Amino acid sequence: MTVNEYVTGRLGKTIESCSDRELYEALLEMTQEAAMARTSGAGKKKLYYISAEFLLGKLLSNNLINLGMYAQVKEELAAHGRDIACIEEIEPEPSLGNGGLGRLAACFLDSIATLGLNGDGIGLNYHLGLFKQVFENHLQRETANPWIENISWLKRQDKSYTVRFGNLSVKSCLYDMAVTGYGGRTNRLHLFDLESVDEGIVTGGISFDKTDVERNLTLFLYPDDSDEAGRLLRIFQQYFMVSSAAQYILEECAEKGCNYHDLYDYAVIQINDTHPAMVIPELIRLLSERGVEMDEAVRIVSKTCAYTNHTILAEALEKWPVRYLQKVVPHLIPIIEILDDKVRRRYQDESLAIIDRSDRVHMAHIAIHYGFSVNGVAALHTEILKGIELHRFYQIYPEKFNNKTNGITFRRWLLQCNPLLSGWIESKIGGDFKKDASQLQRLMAFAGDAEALRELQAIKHANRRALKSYLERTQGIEMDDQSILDVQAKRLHEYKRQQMNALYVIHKYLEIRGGCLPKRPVTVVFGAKAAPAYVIARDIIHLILCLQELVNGDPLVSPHMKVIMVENYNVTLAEKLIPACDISEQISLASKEASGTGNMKFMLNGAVTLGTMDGANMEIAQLVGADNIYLFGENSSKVIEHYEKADYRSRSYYERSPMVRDAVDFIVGPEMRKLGQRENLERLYRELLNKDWFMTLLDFEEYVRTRDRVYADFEDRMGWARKTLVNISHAGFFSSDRTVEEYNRDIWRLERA
Ligand code: 26V
Repeated sequence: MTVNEYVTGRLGKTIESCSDRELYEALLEMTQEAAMARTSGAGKKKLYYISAEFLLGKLLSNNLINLGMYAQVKEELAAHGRDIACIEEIEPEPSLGNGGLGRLAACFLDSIATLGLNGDGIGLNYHLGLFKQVFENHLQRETANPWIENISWLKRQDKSYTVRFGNLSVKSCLYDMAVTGYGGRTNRLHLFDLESVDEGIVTGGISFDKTDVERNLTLFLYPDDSDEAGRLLRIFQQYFMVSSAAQYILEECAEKGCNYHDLYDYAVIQINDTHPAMVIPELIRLLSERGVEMDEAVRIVSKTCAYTNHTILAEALEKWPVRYLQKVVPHLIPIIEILDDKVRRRYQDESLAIIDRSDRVHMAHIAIHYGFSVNGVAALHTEILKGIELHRFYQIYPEKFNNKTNGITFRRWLLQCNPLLSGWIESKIGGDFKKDASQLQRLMAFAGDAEALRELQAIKHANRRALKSYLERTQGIEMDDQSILDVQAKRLHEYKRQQMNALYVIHKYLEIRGGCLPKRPVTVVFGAKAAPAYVIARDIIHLILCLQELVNGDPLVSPHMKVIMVENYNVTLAEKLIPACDISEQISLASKEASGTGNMKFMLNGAVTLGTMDGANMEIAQLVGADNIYLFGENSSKVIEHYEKADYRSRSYYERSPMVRDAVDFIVGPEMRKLGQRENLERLYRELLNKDWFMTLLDFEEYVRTRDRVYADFEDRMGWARKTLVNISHAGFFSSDRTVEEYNRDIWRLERA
């Protein structure tokens, strides 16, 4: 059916007479019907990917591409004088995720469906998702981010479950979204919700009564957990998610003939970080309720569940006080005690316990003891897990540990977000790379082809122009499309060291003021949200916003350097920023960034990485070779040694180096004082001097030297274009199709439909 036939049938109008919104809604429904109509073989065994986050991004174009309808629809609209880009903009972005972990889950859903695997996602339907970020007085303010409209991708299902908490019982209801594979099958994302949730209880930004569970349960992703009520709410959410999931899974498997003793022949459950780890005791509880004897239930569940670790940061490895669980899910406590007891009997090792001496339940430990697989998300990360963080577990369960280096879906991160580049690639090597990313290597044949390299540069330039007009139109930001675009876009966290990038900006500012001018202007772009309760992260945003005003407003400096901090960085913005970027900042403290996936997206779109020896940067370096990536900084072994010896003193780096001192002092100097809040700036300054837990000053000087070298090399335009090409050519390894194939080969073992 054509779009015109569809809107005529539905609205009695022609394309010309429809508003953009009417066209959007019609296209959504048309696409949804096409997606649901694709038959998907049921298969005996099914993967359930449970995750607190699915950072999907807009779905219309993605679904049209995956269903093979995009070109046709675009042309038909154009023939009627309509631009598909204007219609895409109507769609609100579902804000069901925070960062890499949620975006990874979304990429995986795409690849699972593309590869024809029988696997669904399970999560929560947060009405307001992650907050929307606005800047005011150089500070981040959070506002609610409603994204569910009357006509949306969510389809209410005829299923509901009772979820019992300590003090109340609630009814969970189910919404499904179609997950389209690229020429593959249609799977589903199941999002559980609570009918009594009430958006009306939100006041002034994102405040609400955290104790009013019946009305707040599925309002926000990551409610502020700086107080006890917030932490309890997190547990309410997690249990609501996994209890609904477990009931759904058991019901579906039973319908297919499962007798519960053979559950692992019907289901494999991937636990995405520790947030869904309570699914293990919950499944054991439900199996016992259904007549399975306890030891047997433990054995069955252990053969069904697999765990992915996404971080070694202690604060992100959840440990819930027994007292909290007692309040929220008292009926899980006896089961968790049995699980702890089994471990204690078998190993007599406190470090392996589920319930520690301070009465805290280690969620990761549950998942490791009572799951059959533990994976890290990049080679280095998995090695650190095996050798250090989870070393004792590795000693007792070596066979459980495996690496699955992350990946990204090329449908969204190349075909959709960079049509110019993907068209160019197709003109050089044909279209096979769309299904088989390893084909990109064939582009290396053009590494010495000056004409091809110039075309590549022209594409980058066109994408920069597109970004410039997008930022002007949507954020009122002026961008210089002739400058180098140097981008750091990711969650704000001290370990990612946006503060180090900001210190570089200060350093350059001082140099330019001192008369040392760069050869070519540069635009330093930041995109980042800070967790609402993360004080220092908010201070770093404050610093960057003050620098933006200072630098851009200085007539001496701004012709040479500009700073842009985009507001409300999200998937939609990433899709505009990444294709335009020249330099990809991946500067985490070595050992701390488990993998990173932004690094892969930038590389695929022809940016060159300036990064530390961390996460997947290491694998990028191996693929492209030392000439095509800029690595700097202390390596992970050295960093880990600093932590072990507790011998890092930021102050000594400050005292030793005038360059470090000038940059750090500037934070509380007169220029910044005029623009910023004293309290925020001084707190950040003190943090850097007295603590600097993520060792910013350790790597600062080498960072400055390396970044200056990057800018110098950029002047060899052909040499740079070649680096760009080498990066694109070697990005195939980072297709999430490869990652998912490996998960399936080693962990899920699903048959192909
Ligand atoms: C999340 C949060 C959220 C609230 C504020 C504090 C905080 C601290 C750490 C985290 C990390 C949660 C786990 C996570 O998102 N890990 C990311 O997973 C990506 C996909 O595997 C990976 O590429 C990133 O390196 C890793 O940080």
